[in-house]
Amino acid sequence: MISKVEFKERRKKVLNFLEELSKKDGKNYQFFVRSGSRKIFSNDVNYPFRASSDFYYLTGFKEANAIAVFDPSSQHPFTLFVEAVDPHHTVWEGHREGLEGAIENFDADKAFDTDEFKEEKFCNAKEKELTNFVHSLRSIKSDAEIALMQKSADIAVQAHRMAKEIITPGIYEYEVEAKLNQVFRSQGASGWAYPSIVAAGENSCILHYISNNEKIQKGDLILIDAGAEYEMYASDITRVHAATGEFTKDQKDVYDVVLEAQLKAMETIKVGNSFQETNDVVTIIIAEGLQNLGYIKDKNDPNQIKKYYMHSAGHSLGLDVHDAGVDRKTSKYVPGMVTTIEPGIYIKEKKIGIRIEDDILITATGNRNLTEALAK
Ligand SMILES: [Mn+2]
Repeated sequence: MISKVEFKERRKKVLNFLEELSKKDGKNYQFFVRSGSRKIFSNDVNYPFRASSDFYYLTGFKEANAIAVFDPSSQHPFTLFVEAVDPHHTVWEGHREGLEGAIENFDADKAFDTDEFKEEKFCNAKEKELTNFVHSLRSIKSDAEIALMQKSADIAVQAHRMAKEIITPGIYEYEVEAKLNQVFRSQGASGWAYPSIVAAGENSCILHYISNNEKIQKGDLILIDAGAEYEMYASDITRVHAATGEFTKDQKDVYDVVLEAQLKAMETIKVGNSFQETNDVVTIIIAEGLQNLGYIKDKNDPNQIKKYYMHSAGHSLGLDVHDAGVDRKTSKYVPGMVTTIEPGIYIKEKKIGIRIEDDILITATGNRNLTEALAK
Protein backbone atom coordinates (compact mmCIF):
# COMPACT_ATOMS: atom_id res chain seq x y z
CA MET A 1 0.00 0.00 0.00
CA ILE A 2 1.04 3.59 -0.55
CA SER A 3 1.09 5.44 2.78
CA LYS A 4 -0.67 8.74 3.42
CA VAL A 5 2.78 10.21 4.07
CA GLU A 6 3.93 9.23 0.58
CA PHE A 7 0.88 10.80 -1.07
CA LYS A 8 1.56 13.93 0.96
CA GLU A 9 5.19 14.05 -0.15
CA ARG A 10 4.09 13.87 -3.78
CA ARG A 11 1.72 16.81 -3.23
CA LYS A 12 4.46 18.76 -1.48
CA LYS A 13 6.67 18.39 -4.56
CA VAL A 14 3.87 19.63 -6.80
CA LEU A 15 3.15 22.58 -4.52
CA ASN A 16 6.84 23.54 -4.42
CA PHE A 17 7.10 23.32 -8.21
CA LEU A 18 3.97 25.45 -8.59
CA GLU A 19 5.21 28.00 -6.09
CA GLU A 20 8.45 28.40 -8.02
CA LEU A 21 6.61 28.90 -11.31
CA SER A 22 4.37 31.47 -9.63
CA LYS A 23 7.33 33.33 -8.13
CA LYS A 24 9.19 33.36 -11.41
CA ASP A 25 6.25 34.90 -13.28
CA GLY A 26 4.97 37.05 -10.37
CA LYS A 27 1.55 35.40 -10.68
CA ASN A 28 -0.59 33.12 -8.53
CA TYR A 29 -0.96 29.91 -10.43
CA GLN A 30 -3.16 27.07 -9.32
CA PHE A 31 -3.25 23.54 -10.66
CA PHE A 32 -6.20 21.22 -10.70
CA VAL A 33 -6.59 17.59 -11.69
CA ARG A 34 -9.81 15.66 -12.14
CA SER A 35 -10.53 12.04 -11.27
CA GLY A 36 -12.84 11.79 -14.30
CA SER A 37 -16.51 11.09 -14.80
CA ARG A 38 -18.53 7.90 -15.05
CA LYS A 39 -19.16 6.44 -18.49
CA ILE A 40 -22.43 4.84 -19.50
CA PHE A 41 -22.33 1.16 -20.44
CA SER A 42 -26.05 0.94 -21.25
CA ASN A 43 -29.08 2.92 -20.14
CA ASP A 44 -28.62 3.40 -16.39
CA VAL A 45 -25.66 1.04 -16.03
CA ASN A 46 -22.15 2.48 -15.87
CA TYR A 47 -18.80 0.96 -16.61
CA PRO A 48 -16.81 0.34 -13.42
CA PHE A 49 -15.16 3.66 -12.60
CA ARG A 50 -11.39 4.07 -12.47
CA ALA A 51 -9.84 7.35 -11.33
CA SER A 52 -7.38 9.01 -13.68
CA SER A 53 -3.81 8.02 -12.90
CA ASP A 54 -2.47 11.54 -12.24
CA PHE A 55 -5.35 12.30 -9.88
CA TYR A 56 -4.92 9.04 -8.01
CA TYR A 57 -1.14 9.47 -7.82
CA LEU A 58 -1.53 12.78 -6.02
CA THR A 59 -4.48 11.96 -3.78
CA GLY A 60 -5.00 8.22 -3.29
CA PHE A 61 -8.69 9.05 -3.82
CA LYS A 62 -10.57 6.71 -6.14
CA GLU A 63 -14.04 8.21 -6.53
CA ALA A 64 -15.59 9.76 -9.64
CA ASN A 65 -16.17 13.48 -10.26
CA ALA A 66 -13.54 14.61 -7.77
CA ILE A 67 -11.14 17.48 -8.37
CA ALA A 68 -7.87 18.18 -6.55
CA VAL A 69 -6.87 21.84 -6.48
CA PHE A 70 -3.32 22.89 -5.60
CA ASP A 71 -2.74 26.48 -4.56
CA PRO A 72 0.52 27.29 -2.74
CA SER A 73 -0.60 30.88 -2.05
CA SER A 74 -3.71 29.76 -0.18
CA GLN A 75 -4.27 28.94 3.50
CA HIS A 76 -5.55 25.64 2.14
CA PRO A 77 -2.97 24.57 -0.44
CA PHE A 78 -4.66 21.22 -1.12
CA THR A 79 -8.43 21.30 -1.65
CA LEU A 80 -10.56 18.36 -2.70
CA PHE A 81 -13.91 18.75 -4.42
CA VAL A 82 -15.82 15.50 -4.01
CA GLU A 83 -19.30 14.12 -4.40
CA ALA A 84 -21.10 14.77 -1.13
CA VAL A 85 -22.65 11.93 0.83
CA ASP A 86 -26.28 11.58 -0.14
CA PRO A 87 -28.72 9.15 1.48
CA HIS A 88 -30.15 7.88 -1.83
CA HIS A 89 -26.68 7.07 -3.12
CA THR A 90 -25.76 5.35 0.15
CA VAL A 91 -28.78 3.03 -0.12
CA TRP A 92 -28.04 2.00 -3.69
CA GLU A 93 -24.27 2.22 -4.05
CA GLY A 94 -22.91 2.21 -0.51
CA HIS A 95 -20.06 4.14 1.04
CA ARG A 96 -18.74 7.40 -0.30
CA GLU A 97 -16.06 9.45 1.48
CA GLY A 98 -17.85 12.76 1.23
CA LEU A 99 -16.42 16.04 2.50
CA GLU A 100 -15.50 14.69 5.91
CA GLY A 101 -13.73 11.66 4.52
CA ALA A 102 -11.80 13.86 2.07
CA ILE A 103 -10.33 15.77 5.02
CA GLU A 104 -9.96 12.97 7.54
CA ASN A 105 -8.83 10.11 5.32
CA PHE A 106 -7.18 11.96 2.44
CA ASP A 107 -5.60 14.91 4.21
CA ALA A 108 -7.36 17.61 2.21
CA ASP A 109 -6.90 21.02 3.85
CA LYS A 110 -10.44 21.81 2.82
CA ALA A 111 -13.21 19.95 1.00
CA PHE A 112 -16.20 21.09 -1.04
CA ASP A 113 -19.01 19.49 -2.98
CA THR A 114 -18.02 18.99 -6.63
CA ASP A 115 -21.12 20.96 -7.62
CA GLU A 116 -19.45 24.05 -6.18
CA PHE A 117 -16.35 23.78 -8.37
CA LYS A 118 -15.94 26.78 -10.66
CA GLU A 119 -13.10 26.31 -13.09
CA GLU A 120 -12.82 30.04 -13.82
CA LYS A 121 -11.92 30.76 -10.20
CA PHE A 122 -8.53 29.15 -10.68
CA CYS A 123 -5.61 29.97 -12.94
CA ASN A 124 -4.58 26.65 -14.45
CA ALA A 125 -2.30 28.34 -17.01
CA LYS A 126 0.66 26.07 -16.20
CA GLU A 127 -1.29 22.85 -16.52
CA LYS A 128 1.04 21.41 -19.14
CA GLU A 129 4.22 22.06 -17.12
CA LEU A 130 2.60 20.67 -13.99
CA THR A 131 1.32 17.60 -15.78
CA ASN A 132 4.79 16.94 -17.19
CA PHE A 133 6.22 17.39 -13.72
CA VAL A 134 3.76 14.88 -12.25
CA HIS A 135 4.63 12.46 -15.04
CA SER A 136 8.33 12.79 -14.30
CA LEU A 137 7.58 11.93 -10.65
CA ARG A 138 5.46 8.97 -11.75
CA SER A 139 8.24 7.59 -13.94
CA ILE A 140 10.42 6.83 -10.89
CA LYS A 141 8.77 4.24 -8.67
CA SER A 142 9.16 4.25 -4.89
CA ASP A 143 9.76 1.07 -2.89
CA ALA A 144 6.06 0.93 -2.03
CA GLU A 145 5.12 1.24 -5.70
CA ILE A 146 7.63 -1.43 -6.69
CA ALA A 147 6.09 -3.79 -4.13
CA LEU A 148 2.66 -3.26 -5.69
CA MET A 149 4.06 -3.73 -9.19
CA GLN A 150 5.75 -6.97 -8.12
CA LYS A 151 2.43 -8.19 -6.76
CA SER A 152 0.69 -7.20 -10.00
CA ALA A 153 3.42 -9.06 -11.91
CA ASP A 154 3.11 -12.15 -9.69
CA ILE A 155 -0.64 -12.31 -10.33
CA ALA A 156 -0.10 -12.00 -14.07
CA VAL A 157 2.56 -14.75 -13.97
CA GLN A 158 0.11 -17.04 -12.22
CA ALA A 159 -2.64 -16.20 -14.73
CA HIS A 160 -0.37 -16.96 -17.69
CA ARG A 161 0.64 -20.30 -16.14
CA MET A 162 -2.95 -21.36 -15.54
CA ALA A 163 -4.01 -20.19 -19.00
CA LYS A 164 -1.24 -22.17 -20.64
CA GLU A 165 -2.44 -25.33 -18.92
CA ILE A 166 -5.85 -25.29 -20.58
CA ILE A 167 -4.63 -24.62 -24.12
CA THR A 168 -5.47 -27.45 -26.47
CA PRO A 169 -6.85 -27.63 -30.03
CA GLY A 170 -10.63 -27.27 -30.10
CA ILE A 171 -11.15 -24.79 -27.30
CA TYR A 172 -11.96 -21.15 -27.97
CA GLU A 173 -9.74 -18.15 -27.38
CA TYR A 174 -12.30 -16.75 -24.94
CA GLU A 175 -11.95 -19.81 -22.71
CA VAL A 176 -8.31 -18.91 -22.25
CA GLU A 177 -9.30 -15.28 -21.66
CA ALA A 178 -11.77 -16.42 -18.99
CA LYS A 179 -9.03 -18.35 -17.21
CA LEU A 180 -6.85 -15.22 -17.15
CA ASN A 181 -9.68 -13.14 -15.72
CA GLN A 182 -10.52 -15.79 -13.17
CA VAL A 183 -6.96 -15.82 -11.85
CA PHE A 184 -6.71 -12.02 -11.86
CA ARG A 185 -9.80 -11.62 -9.71
CA SER A 186 -9.17 -14.62 -7.48
CA GLN A 187 -5.75 -13.21 -6.57
CA GLY A 188 -7.16 -9.85 -5.55
CA ALA A 189 -6.46 -7.84 -8.70
CA SER A 190 -9.21 -5.46 -9.81
CA GLY A 191 -9.03 -7.32 -13.13
CA TRP A 192 -7.00 -6.79 -16.27
CA ALA A 193 -4.79 -3.74 -16.80
CA TYR A 194 -5.87 -3.74 -20.48
CA PRO A 195 -8.15 -6.10 -22.39
CA SER A 196 -6.39 -9.45 -22.62
CA ILE A 197 -5.19 -10.57 -26.03
CA VAL A 198 -5.65 -14.28 -26.74
CA ALA A 199 -4.81 -14.66 -30.39
CA ALA A 200 -4.61 -18.00 -32.15
CA GLY A 201 -3.24 -18.69 -35.63
CA GLU A 202 -3.32 -15.69 -37.95
CA ASN A 203 -4.82 -13.56 -35.16
CA SER A 204 -1.42 -13.65 -33.46
CA CYS A 205 -0.30 -11.17 -36.12
CA ILE A 206 -2.92 -8.59 -35.11
CA LEU A 207 -1.15 -6.47 -32.51
CA HIS A 208 -4.19 -5.41 -30.48
CA TYR A 209 -6.52 -8.33 -31.21
CA ILE A 210 -9.14 -8.48 -28.43
CA SER A 211 -12.22 -10.15 -29.89
CA ASN A 212 -10.87 -13.52 -28.67
CA ASN A 213 -13.73 -15.47 -30.25
CA GLU A 214 -12.09 -18.03 -32.53
CA LYS A 215 -11.42 -21.71 -32.11
CA ILE A 216 -7.86 -22.87 -31.54
CA GLN A 217 -6.76 -25.22 -34.31
CA LYS A 218 -4.09 -27.90 -34.32
CA GLY A 219 -0.84 -26.31 -35.52
CA ASP A 220 -1.80 -22.85 -34.25
CA LEU A 221 0.34 -20.61 -32.15
CA ILE A 222 -1.52 -18.86 -29.35
CA LEU A 223 -0.20 -15.45 -28.38
CA ILE A 224 -1.33 -14.28 -24.93
CA ASP A 225 -0.68 -10.65 -24.02
CA ALA A 226 -2.27 -10.05 -20.64
CA GLY A 227 -1.57 -8.20 -17.42
CA ALA A 228 -3.33 -7.53 -14.14
CA GLU A 229 -4.20 -4.31 -12.41
CA TYR A 230 -3.41 -4.53 -8.70
CA GLU A 231 -4.04 -1.51 -6.47
CA MET A 232 -4.04 0.61 -9.65
CA TYR A 233 -0.67 -0.74 -10.91
CA ALA A 234 -0.32 -2.63 -14.17
CA SER A 235 1.65 -5.65 -15.24
CA ASP A 236 2.09 -6.58 -18.88
CA ILE A 237 3.29 -9.98 -20.07
CA THR A 238 3.29 -11.72 -23.45
CA ARG A 239 3.97 -15.38 -24.09
CA VAL A 240 3.36 -17.60 -27.11
CA HIS A 241 2.39 -21.27 -26.94
CA ALA A 242 1.82 -24.02 -29.47
CA ALA A 243 -1.72 -25.44 -29.45
CA THR A 244 -0.33 -28.95 -29.31
CA GLY A 245 2.50 -28.08 -26.95
CA GLU A 246 5.13 -28.30 -29.65
CA PHE A 247 6.31 -25.68 -32.15
CA THR A 248 6.84 -26.51 -35.80
CA LYS A 249 10.31 -25.81 -37.17
CA ASP A 250 9.19 -22.53 -38.78
CA GLN A 251 7.57 -21.39 -35.54
CA LYS A 252 10.56 -22.38 -33.44
CA ASP A 253 13.02 -20.59 -35.74
CA VAL A 254 11.12 -17.33 -35.40
CA TYR A 255 10.61 -17.84 -31.66
CA ASP A 256 14.35 -18.26 -31.13
CA VAL A 257 15.11 -14.98 -32.91
CA VAL A 258 12.60 -13.08 -30.79
CA LEU A 259 13.89 -14.69 -27.61
CA GLU A 260 17.47 -13.83 -28.48
CA ALA A 261 16.45 -10.24 -29.19
CA GLN A 262 14.68 -10.04 -25.85
CA LEU A 263 17.55 -11.51 -23.82
CA LYS A 264 20.17 -9.33 -25.51
CA ALA A 265 18.00 -6.26 -25.13
CA MET A 266 17.62 -6.93 -21.43
CA GLU A 267 21.38 -6.62 -21.03
CA THR A 268 21.13 -3.03 -22.30
CA ILE A 269 18.59 -2.03 -19.63
CA LYS A 270 20.82 -0.34 -17.08
CA VAL A 271 21.60 3.09 -15.75
CA GLY A 272 23.29 5.33 -18.30
CA ASN A 273 21.91 3.57 -21.35
CA SER A 274 18.92 4.93 -23.23
CA PHE A 275 15.63 3.42 -24.34
CA GLN A 276 16.80 4.06 -27.88
CA GLU A 277 19.84 1.81 -27.43
CA THR A 278 17.55 -1.04 -26.37
CA ASN A 279 15.38 -0.39 -29.41
CA ASP A 280 18.40 -0.50 -31.69
CA VAL A 281 19.66 -3.81 -30.29
CA VAL A 282 16.24 -5.37 -30.80
CA THR A 283 15.98 -4.11 -34.37
CA ILE A 284 19.45 -5.36 -35.31
CA ILE A 285 18.88 -8.88 -33.96
CA ILE A 286 15.42 -9.16 -35.49
CA ALA A 287 16.62 -7.87 -38.86
CA GLU A 288 19.51 -10.34 -38.89
CA GLY A 289 17.19 -13.17 -37.90
CA LEU A 290 14.66 -12.30 -40.58
CA GLN A 291 17.38 -12.25 -43.21
CA ASN A 292 18.94 -15.53 -42.03
CA LEU A 293 15.54 -17.21 -42.17
CA GLY A 294 14.95 -15.83 -45.66
CA TYR A 295 11.99 -13.59 -44.85
CA ILE A 296 13.80 -10.42 -45.94
CA LYS A 297 16.60 -9.80 -48.40
CA ASP A 298 18.29 -6.78 -46.85
CA LYS A 299 18.61 -6.50 -43.07
CA ASN A 300 19.52 -2.83 -43.43
CA ASP A 301 16.29 -1.85 -45.15
CA PRO A 302 13.89 -0.47 -42.53
CA ASN A 303 10.89 -0.99 -44.81
CA GLN A 304 11.58 -4.70 -45.14
CA ILE A 305 12.02 -5.04 -41.36
CA LYS A 306 8.86 -3.06 -40.70
CA LYS A 307 6.79 -5.56 -42.63
CA TYR A 308 7.45 -8.15 -39.90
CA TYR A 309 8.36 -6.03 -36.86
CA MET A 310 6.26 -2.87 -36.66
CA HIS A 311 6.37 -1.72 -33.05
CA SER A 312 9.09 -0.59 -30.68
CA ALA A 313 10.94 -2.61 -28.07
CA GLY A 314 8.90 -1.59 -25.05
CA HIS A 315 7.22 1.10 -22.99
CA SER A 316 7.28 2.33 -19.44
CA LEU A 317 4.85 0.69 -17.03
CA GLY A 318 3.14 1.86 -13.85
CA LEU A 319 -0.31 3.21 -13.05
CA ASP A 320 -0.90 3.18 -16.80
CA VAL A 321 0.07 0.19 -18.87
CA HIS A 322 1.70 2.62 -21.29
CA ASP A 323 2.97 4.80 -18.50
CA ALA A 324 3.75 8.49 -18.45
CA GLY A 325 7.00 10.35 -18.00
CA VAL A 326 9.34 8.55 -20.37
CA ASP A 327 10.16 9.70 -23.87
CA ARG A 328 11.32 6.58 -25.65
CA LYS A 329 13.36 8.62 -28.13
CA THR A 330 15.35 10.64 -25.60
CA SER A 331 15.06 9.17 -22.09
CA LYS A 332 17.86 7.38 -20.33
CA TYR A 333 17.37 4.66 -17.75
CA VAL A 334 17.16 5.84 -14.15
CA PRO A 335 16.83 3.58 -11.09
CA GLY A 336 13.16 3.15 -10.20
CA MET A 337 11.90 3.19 -13.77
CA VAL A 338 9.95 0.17 -14.96
CA THR A 339 9.84 -0.73 -18.63
CA THR A 340 8.55 -3.62 -20.66
CA ILE A 341 10.80 -5.33 -23.14
CA GLU A 342 8.79 -6.91 -25.93
CA PRO A 343 10.33 -7.66 -29.29
CA GLY A 344 8.09 -9.40 -31.81
CA ILE A 345 7.97 -10.87 -35.30
CA TYR A 346 4.74 -11.28 -37.25
CA ILE A 347 4.62 -13.41 -40.40
CA LYS A 348 1.01 -13.34 -41.44
CA GLU A 349 1.35 -15.61 -44.45
CA LYS A 350 2.58 -18.37 -42.11
CA LYS A 351 0.22 -17.52 -39.21
CA ILE A 352 3.25 -16.94 -37.03
CA GLY A 353 2.98 -14.06 -34.55
CA ILE A 354 5.59 -14.13 -31.81
CA ARG A 355 6.08 -11.58 -29.06
CA ILE A 356 7.83 -12.14 -25.75
CA GLU A 357 7.32 -9.52 -23.07
CA ASP A 358 8.56 -9.04 -19.52
CA ASP A 359 8.46 -6.18 -17.00
CA ILE A 360 11.85 -4.83 -16.02
CA LEU A 361 12.74 -2.61 -13.07
CA ILE A 362 15.88 -0.50 -13.45
CA THR A 363 18.01 -0.74 -10.31
CA ALA A 364 21.18 1.01 -9.17
CA THR A 365 23.31 -1.89 -10.36
CA GLY A 366 21.41 -3.20 -13.39
CA ASN A 367 17.86 -4.44 -13.64
CA ARG A 368 15.40 -6.83 -12.09
CA ASN A 369 12.89 -8.79 -14.14
CA LEU A 370 9.61 -8.60 -12.20
CA THR A 371 8.11 -11.35 -14.37
CA GLU A 372 11.14 -13.66 -14.40
CA ALA A 373 9.21 -16.47 -12.70
CA LEU A 374 7.28 -17.15 -15.91
CA ALA A 375 9.01 -19.61 -18.25
CA LYS A 376 9.65 -18.64 -21.85
MN1 LIG B 1 3.28 -4.09 -23.54
